[in-house]
Amino acid sequence: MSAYTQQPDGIFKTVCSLDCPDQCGLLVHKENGKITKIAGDPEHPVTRGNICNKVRHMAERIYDDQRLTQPLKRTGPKGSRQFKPITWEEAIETITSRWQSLIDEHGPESILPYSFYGNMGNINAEGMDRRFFYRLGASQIERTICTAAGGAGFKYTMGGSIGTDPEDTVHTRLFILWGINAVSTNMHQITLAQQARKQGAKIVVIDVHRNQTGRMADWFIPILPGTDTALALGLMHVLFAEDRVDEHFLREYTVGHEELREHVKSYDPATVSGITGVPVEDIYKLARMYSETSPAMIRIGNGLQHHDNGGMNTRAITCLSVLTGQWLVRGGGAIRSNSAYLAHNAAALQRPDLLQNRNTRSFNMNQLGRALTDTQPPVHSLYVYSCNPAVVAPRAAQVRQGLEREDLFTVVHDLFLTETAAYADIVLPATSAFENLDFYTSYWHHYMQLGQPIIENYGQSKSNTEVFRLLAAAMGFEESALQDSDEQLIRQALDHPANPYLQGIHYDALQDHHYLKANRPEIYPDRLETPSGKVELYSATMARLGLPPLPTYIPLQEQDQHDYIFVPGPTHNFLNSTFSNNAKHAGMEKLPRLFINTADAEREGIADGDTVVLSNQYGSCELIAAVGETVLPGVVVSQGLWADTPDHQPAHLVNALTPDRLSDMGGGATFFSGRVDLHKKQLPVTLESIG
Ligand SMILES: Nc1nc2c(c(=O)[nH]1)N[C@H]1C(S)=C(S)[C@@H](COP(=O)(O)OP(=O)(O)OC[C@H]3O[C@@H](n4cnc5c(=O)[nH]c(N)nc54)[C@H](O)[C@@H]3O)O[C@H]1N2
Ligand SMILES: Nc1nc2c(c(=O)[nH]1)N[C@H]1C(S)=C(S)[C@@H](COP(=O)(O)OP(=O)(O)OC[C@H]3O[C@@H](n4cnc5c(=O)[nH]c(N)nc54)[C@H](O)[C@@H]3O)O[C@H]1N2
Ligand code: SF4
Ligand SMILES: [Mo]
Repeated sequence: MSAYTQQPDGIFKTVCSLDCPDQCGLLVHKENGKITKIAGDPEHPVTRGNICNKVRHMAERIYDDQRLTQPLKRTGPKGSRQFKPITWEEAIETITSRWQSLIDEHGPESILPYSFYGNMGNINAEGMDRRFFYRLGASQIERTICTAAGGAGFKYTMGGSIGTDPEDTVHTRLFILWGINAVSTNMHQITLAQQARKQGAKIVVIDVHRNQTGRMADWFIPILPGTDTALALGLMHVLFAEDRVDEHFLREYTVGHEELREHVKSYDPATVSGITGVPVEDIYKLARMYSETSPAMIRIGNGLQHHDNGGMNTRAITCLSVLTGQWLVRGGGAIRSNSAYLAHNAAALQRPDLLQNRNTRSFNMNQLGRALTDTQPPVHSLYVYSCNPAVVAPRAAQVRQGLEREDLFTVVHDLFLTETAAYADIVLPATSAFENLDFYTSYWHHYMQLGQPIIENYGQSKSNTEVFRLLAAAMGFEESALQDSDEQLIRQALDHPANPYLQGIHYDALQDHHYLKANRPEIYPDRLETPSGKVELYSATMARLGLPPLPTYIPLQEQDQHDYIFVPGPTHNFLNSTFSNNAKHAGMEKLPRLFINTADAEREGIADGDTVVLSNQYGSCELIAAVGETVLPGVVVSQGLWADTPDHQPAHLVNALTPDRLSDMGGGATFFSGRVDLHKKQLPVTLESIG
């Protein structure tokens, strides 16, 4: 119960919990105890009352008749979706007694948690769960599916996830969106850029797909997948060769600029053009434009780092962003992630000390299929929450093969019977964020927000924190940390003297003021968290780790002998796989399309609207051809992590084709570095078609 849940009617401020950089302020309208409308909060300093279509329709998801209301136990074969309702007592007892016997027989590392950020609230995403699994001594999961590679590449260069204040976008004169489909994935970044554009700013988009973001650009630059490091090096070549760098900034704020100056000589525009597909004159034009326009800002997206060379792509663009001294100019610099400014006290929240120095094994979440099918000693139990790996994890056929294992005891905690939950032995119903207390820290803007429960728990659903408290009690764990209340968890997380940017931001203050801004440096920090305290154009740390210490182009792996590079990204009306199970959202998306160049389509005998079968060594899937010039020859792009079809077939499962190789840094995913072959689907001959 909270002050809000007790009021049957009213308009309540809260925050969007989805895994999206914008982290919008919301106004939730309630009548007779039910949410009737979700709108944007005009008082939010960045998102200012505008929200996306997905969340505008979210009340329907909250009250969807498919939503889980009670715990379920499997009654049919795995994947058959046959379950019977059970009580919470039986569910918790079934889970903990099974775990107890697994621990006795195989040890706690036979149990593997698997989660991501289906709910961005910190205590539910990475609070009580972490405490519980540390105490249990379970195998660890490396949560590397999203930003791991780029995060590592950026950190080697800048020391941590710091960037320009997005609110300063309005001051920029040149805004470069590099590998980000912001019209769909970061809409308020576009709103801010449009404001700058009204003052005369130019918008440049560098992408492998001329999608909705590319179409709104003043200048769209198509590039071949995984070649961004080469383009950044080519631009740096021109900047050095034509004395367009800021020598003062390089001397005072960076290390390794002399080495870099020598190093980029070999990346002349002709060579770079051959690698990237970007014409030589465009490389000169962009380099000159970038050095002659100030402020100039780069928004570095996630797309570039879902590649074999993803860490390096991000690092190379980051190095480019410092050469002209733009980081000292309001409205200059770059944004990849700003999460360091709102970093809470992770150790106090997650309590890794509960592991008691046990040395537990660890799995990379991008290789779940291997973990479940090809690991000794085996994983005997999987506990999934806030994530839908049967759809979102790479090499999906192997993941599902693992989930089918009769001897794998699987628990899934979610709001819906997802594709993953279909394989569970026990399914637990989760609350939505509108039913939880939590605090939220954007990884793009600088505002922290509190989300109070607005409605009662739906059916018998429970939050992640509540379920882990129940599991801890049933396991007989006596540490008080495993019974802390949600409010206590938040207070502990925000007690963080080591982060100066959080000064004055604590639980009580968040209740009084809905939006509290990190005390970030005016423009640029005095000292970076790199070993040298400066931007590391040359990274001795990388050299020690056997990585190229200077930004270096390393091509995508060619180990797969297939014709096309396949880039399956997210889409406008879904949030990863969330909403893909909703007919309205799927309807707004219309079709699972495959963007293919006209010349390639002609060669393959594929016409616009044809069903295309994509295949490779991992699996196959079907998409509908969208033939045109939105992608370069040799590249095919899809959008959206589509749900299984109504008869539960994974027909449009793009991750059936994605590799589970790891990126060059950070153990990141390589969703966009895979290759596929294409052919037109031959429709079965029917009597009618014969005539
Ligand atoms: N509507 C909506 N919003 C979302 C999400 C969603 O699913 N739907 N997901 C959320 C999440 S979890 C994340 S991580 C972000 C992701 O959002 P973004 O940061 O925008 O990342 P992606 O959409 O994965 O890829 C961005 C762009 O990179 C391009 N790209 C792919 N490979 C390359 C390359 O090698 N070079 C270049 N230059 N471009 C390339 C793709 O064509 C795509 O247009 O969005 C968040 N917001
Ligand atoms: N091919 C391809 N694959 C990708 C990507 C891509 O671009 N291309 N993007 C990748 C990226 S960047 C990401 S971040 C991942 C995202 O992958 P996921 O983290 O799996 O994201 P979703 O698909 O949105 O699934 C989140 C699930 O959490 C559930 N959920 C929401 N709130 C709660 C809660 O409070 N408690 C519990 N227990 N459950 C909750 C939702 O109902 C939903 O089923 O996908 C990755 N997969
Ligand atoms: S999904 Fe993103 S854009 Fe939509 S309401 Fe949530 S934070 Fe805002
Ligand atoms: Mo992500």
